[in-house]
Amino acid sequence: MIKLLSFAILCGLVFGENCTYPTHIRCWTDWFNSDDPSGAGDYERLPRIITENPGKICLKPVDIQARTQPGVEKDVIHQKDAESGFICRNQDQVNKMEKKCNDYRVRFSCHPPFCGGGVCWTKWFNRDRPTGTGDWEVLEPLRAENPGDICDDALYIEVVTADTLTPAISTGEIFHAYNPSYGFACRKKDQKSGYCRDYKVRFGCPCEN
Ligand SMILES: [Ca+2]
Ligand SMILES: [Ca+2]
Repeated sequence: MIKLLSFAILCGLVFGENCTYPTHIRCWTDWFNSDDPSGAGDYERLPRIITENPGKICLKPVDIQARTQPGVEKDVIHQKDAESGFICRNQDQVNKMEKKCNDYRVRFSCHPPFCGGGVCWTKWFNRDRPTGTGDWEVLEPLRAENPGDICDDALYIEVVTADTLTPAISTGEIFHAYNPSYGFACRKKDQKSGYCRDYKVRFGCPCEN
């Protein structure tokens, strides 16, 4: 892991965004809260978050999550994508009692070394075979079938083929899901070939001291 991180850092310094990181590991960054809903709304925009948190977030994340306090009235969200970030505009909240967005925080899916601290890996899981609609290695059933084996707040996911241990991103297949909150899914209908390889997954959890 240390070797991998050193390479990633070196690679990033030398090649910048053209760098191809030698990793198929995806992970969630820390949560960021760069704005509040006073003014026009809650604007959690990626360029600003990158500028305010140098080195803590990759320049081209592949996924985004936004979260507010549980149980609050739902908002109309103007924008939520990994390329530009998250926007909730107060002007869109016409059906709410208070015509104002909640305060959101966001996090992005990157690759090491742009995610949290120490990581402790689970064992490998392979609960499905690509015989039906595809290969579904989804976190919820994995948790149910392996009680206590996967932490509640997995930050990393690693996916390789079950036979040759080829990193998922090197197979050329297109993935329906690939993140540590949902897990992994390869659907046959998304592939030109019409089939998926058999994958196994493991999750990275914060290490317990
Ligand atoms: Ca906010
Ligand atoms: Ca599988």
